[in-house]
Amino acid sequence: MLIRRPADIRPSEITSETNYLNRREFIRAGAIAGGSLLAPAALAAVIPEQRRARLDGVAKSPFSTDETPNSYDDITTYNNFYEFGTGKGDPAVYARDFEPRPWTIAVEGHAEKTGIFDFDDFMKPFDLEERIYRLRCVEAWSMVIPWVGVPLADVVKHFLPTSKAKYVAFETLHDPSRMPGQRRRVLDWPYREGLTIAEATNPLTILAVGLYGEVMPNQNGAPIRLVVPWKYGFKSIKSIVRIRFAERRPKTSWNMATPREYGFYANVNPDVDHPRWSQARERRIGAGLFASKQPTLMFNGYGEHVAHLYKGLDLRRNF
Ligand SMILES: Nc1nc2c(c(=O)[nH]1)N[C@H]1C(S)=C(S)[C@@H](COP(=O)(O)O)O[C@H]1N2
Ligand SMILES: [Mo]
Repeated sequence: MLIRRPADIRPSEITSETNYLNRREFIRAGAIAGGSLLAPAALAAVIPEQRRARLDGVAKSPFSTDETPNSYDDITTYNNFYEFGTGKGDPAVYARDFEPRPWTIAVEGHAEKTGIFDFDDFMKPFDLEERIYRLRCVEAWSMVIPWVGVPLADVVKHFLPTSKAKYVAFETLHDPSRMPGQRRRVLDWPYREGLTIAEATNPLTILAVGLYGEVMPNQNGAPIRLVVPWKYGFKSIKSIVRIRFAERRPKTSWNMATPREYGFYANVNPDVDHPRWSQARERRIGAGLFASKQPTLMFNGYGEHVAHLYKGLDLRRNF
């Protein structure tokens, strides 16, 4: 695994990372001294605030692909995050000073447990896993990314949705003072996405809080974003502040912007072209300018886990 200290890390950050480690040791020592039977899982999902800080207690997952991951540089310099500009290189530059703390997540709608949760409290009940997944953008490029996250199914279960909850809707932070791209109306802010409850509870769907074993870089959606590996990247909404259990299908940003081009389902489907270009092949970022494109797989190769979710649905019409 690739671990590097960036040159720009401030001494103050290093100090607070040390404090963080001390706090963890303190918790462990306390647990042992108290004779408590705290399982390691009870200490999981503590997410440090510092940039590039390591995440503790990350389990490996059998759902990971064995394809070679893209480099940390590829993953953090070629991004789509319109809140920080529309160019692929913009998020790395314009999200540099973004502070993803303090951060709260509002959980609302048809569930027994709702409320506004501080990010740290929100994360505490869940166990972290590494999931090496392909991200396939509808712009016909792909990457392999070693995400760290928690199964969304665990999160959904934790909040006890009622039988009225047929969908899960997500929203990104809306704050033009912190997200300069929101000063232009390139999208109807805030960025919105949604899943059916079956998609949200499929074991492949995760809420990611990091990559390469470290906290989530700002440009990839700090502090927490969705990753749905069998769907086009635009479903994987970044920097989430609101999760709503809904009875009706929620509005989603790209579908609102250009419904002819982007559907609600947005399953990776090489047989349904984007109206302006083919979806049959994809360019693997980092493979080099002269590398040939590779064929795109139905459901991004995850069909055995998800094809059953769409039985009886015409995926040419429900794109
Ligand atoms: N809030 C928000 N989430 C977003 C986007 C965005 O512009 N804003 N872009 C989406 C698109 S189109 C893609 S391909 C992925 C890119 O994720 P990455 O930059 O981590 O590779 O994020 C998705 N999530
Ligand atoms: Mo995308």
